[in-house]
Amino acid sequence: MDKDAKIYVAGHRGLVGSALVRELARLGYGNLLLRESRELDLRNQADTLALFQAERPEYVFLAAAKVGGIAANNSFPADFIYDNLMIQNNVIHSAYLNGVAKLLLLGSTCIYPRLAPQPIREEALLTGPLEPTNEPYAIAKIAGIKLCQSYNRQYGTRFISAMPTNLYGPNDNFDLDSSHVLPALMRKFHEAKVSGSPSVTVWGSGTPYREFVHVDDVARASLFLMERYEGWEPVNIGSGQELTIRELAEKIREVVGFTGEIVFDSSKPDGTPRKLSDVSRIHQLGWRHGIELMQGLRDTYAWYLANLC
Ligand code: GFB
Repeated sequence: MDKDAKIYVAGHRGLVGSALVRELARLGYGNLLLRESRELDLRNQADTLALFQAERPEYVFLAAAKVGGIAANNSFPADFIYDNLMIQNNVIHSAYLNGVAKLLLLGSTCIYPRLAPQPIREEALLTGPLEPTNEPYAIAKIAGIKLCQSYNRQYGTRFISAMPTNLYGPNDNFDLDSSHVLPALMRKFHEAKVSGSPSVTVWGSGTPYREFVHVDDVARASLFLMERYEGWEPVNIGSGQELTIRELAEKIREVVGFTGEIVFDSSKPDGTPRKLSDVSRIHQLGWRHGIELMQGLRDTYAWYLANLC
């Protein structure tokens, strides 16, 4: 990408999109096309097409999505499938109609079967049933991958896709009802410390394994793939390291400096038992993550204290 190329970051106010904008700015890309969702509803076909016709972006990072943690996915399945399908249909089709040079779709490793062999290779896609708590979201993201591949096959476009594992970092959603586990626990431990509570409640059994990758690593990997990857298959982005939710809770307790107990609420769902991505494809391409979990937790807690307290 030339430094003056027009680059559309769809979803630039979100966790991934805002990290992409920081990274693009740091590297000197000065011609970014950005629209907030209140200015442009990407679920609207005519409005989305009008933006592409008027602005003619050369590159598109498709980071706009309806996202959330296990409770949000479970409670609002219609929103998760409808919003994501509409956004992807509109952006990908408009990109094709308006000659976008290259597009990167961001998805999630929840597209893979619930009981896929671990670590999960990209080839596991569509080999088994999905995790029920996020099936509608996963189906939408799988449709996004297939849209990219189909347009490449029929129209010769260069639309690629990347599947980050559970991510976290600055600008994450810390709302306890809709967030992912990491920001939720950071907030719960912080508020318990401040209020002097004796314990913090963690959902589920604490036994599921999850892998986390810092969003700044995801932004760097996304740029790397935009520059270097031409394959049609999705590429996993992860750290390749997993831990249990209990271990995660203990690490966050330490970072926040809470000294009380951790209590598990088994009435809440565990979700998929294990979800470790195989990152050999992106390693072979020449990229690996740079931010280890403890460092990322400390940085994210500092951001939380500075911005949300
Ligand atoms: O991060 P999370 O909401 O989503 O939950 P998933 C991960 C695990 O943490 C589950 C447990 O076992 C939760 O029960 N957990 C413990 C908590 N305490 C909490 C809490 O206070 N809040 C939350 N949210 N979880 C999502 C998918 O799955 O991951 C999406 O629903 C997407 O589609 C995303 O793929 C990356 O890892 O289970």
